[in-house]
Amino acid sequence: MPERRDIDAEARETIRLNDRGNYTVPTAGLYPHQWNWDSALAALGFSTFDLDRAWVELETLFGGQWQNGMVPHILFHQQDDGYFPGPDVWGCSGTVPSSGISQPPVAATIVRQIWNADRKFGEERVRALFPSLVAWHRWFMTWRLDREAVCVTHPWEAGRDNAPDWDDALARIDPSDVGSYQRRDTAVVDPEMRPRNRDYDRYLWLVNLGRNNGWDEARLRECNPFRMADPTMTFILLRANRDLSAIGRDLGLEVDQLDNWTARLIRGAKSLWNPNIQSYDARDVRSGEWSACVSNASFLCWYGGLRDNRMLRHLERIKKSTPYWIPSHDPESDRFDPRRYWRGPIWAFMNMLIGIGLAEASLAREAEAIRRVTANLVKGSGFSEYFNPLDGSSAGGTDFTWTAAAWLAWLGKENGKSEQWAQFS
Ligand code: 9WN
Repeated sequence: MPERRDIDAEARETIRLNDRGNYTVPTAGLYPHQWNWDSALAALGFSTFDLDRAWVELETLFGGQWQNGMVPHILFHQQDDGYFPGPDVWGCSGTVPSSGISQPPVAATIVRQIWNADRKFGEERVRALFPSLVAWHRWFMTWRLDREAVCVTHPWEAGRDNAPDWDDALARIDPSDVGSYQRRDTAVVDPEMRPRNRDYDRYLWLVNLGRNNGWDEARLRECNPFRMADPTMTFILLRANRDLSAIGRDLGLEVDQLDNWTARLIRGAKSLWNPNIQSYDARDVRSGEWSACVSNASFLCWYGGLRDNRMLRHLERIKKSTPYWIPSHDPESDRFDPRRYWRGPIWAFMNMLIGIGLAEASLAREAEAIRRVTANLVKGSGFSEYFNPLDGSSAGGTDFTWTAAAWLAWLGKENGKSEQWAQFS
């Protein structure tokens, strides 16, 4: 008789494989450092089998927090020439060598989940992290709002690097003075699955701009041509801020300011509704134009706490047009590319966030359908970085931490167990 696969054990093994002691890499080789939202998801994965290690992951992440409250999108704990651009290109001066931009702040939501797993065990740890989380949220509220929606200043900051959402804004940048550089990613992954060189030129141009301005937010707010109000950031910060307020209340702390931020972020989230395409969308702050993109981030509205069923129409439409879902970009758009990173492929952890939101919005049937389709992708193609929505094949890097974490925390739970997150909100 064939041996029964224990996917939970495989997922734990994958996370252990990427464990570097006090932080976890997204996957060895392609991403040899600590990435912000990957790390928070790693902590969520750890929390299902090693609670202490889960807290350590977050403590290491916040160990790299800047004085102004920003938590960098990459912490370079050690030298590794396998990734470009490294710390010398970023030119940052924090206590831990780092990038100069942030990433979607899923951490507070995950801290709340981990604390709930064992309140007594986590009490001291959560108390110690709370002020750092508030400082990070304050940084977003101070520097990154447009009509109360949260802006990104680099495509890497949104975590959806080459999404078509940014095409028009990037096209306005002339990167001819960017100089020569050597990409490392395309040596590890099929270039057809990665951003194009013309995107990389602009990513690097924006890094040079930040470095030349000393990563000074006030200066960059004036001179950075790339400033996009982003559904990923907005829905995720909105959710995280509510969770942070709930943590504070339970700790007996003052949360009025957090609640005030939540109210503002709700207005910001609503401002991302593009009536022309009847969807949540990214908005270019510099030009005032919409991106006109239905992305997987558009479906984070429920995760953000909006009870808005207008997005269900897109969900049903997209489910009919690809065998696997939810693709990162609308399959009916001419910019859809099923293999190229954030221009089409499915990201399992994004599906988890969307599914959690659906479950909390009492859309249990839709939540369970997403859980099942994503779990089948993982069963068939492993803990891949992303998946082709047309044939379900594996794409990008393999043995991915956040895909394994999403399996342990949500995807691998049979019908009904995902309710745990619903009660949690
Ligand atoms: C740049 C690590 C990161 C994720 C991002 C994803 C990708 C990096 C890259 O990998 O971005 O930050 O070099 O491609 O887009 O969301 O955090 O997994």
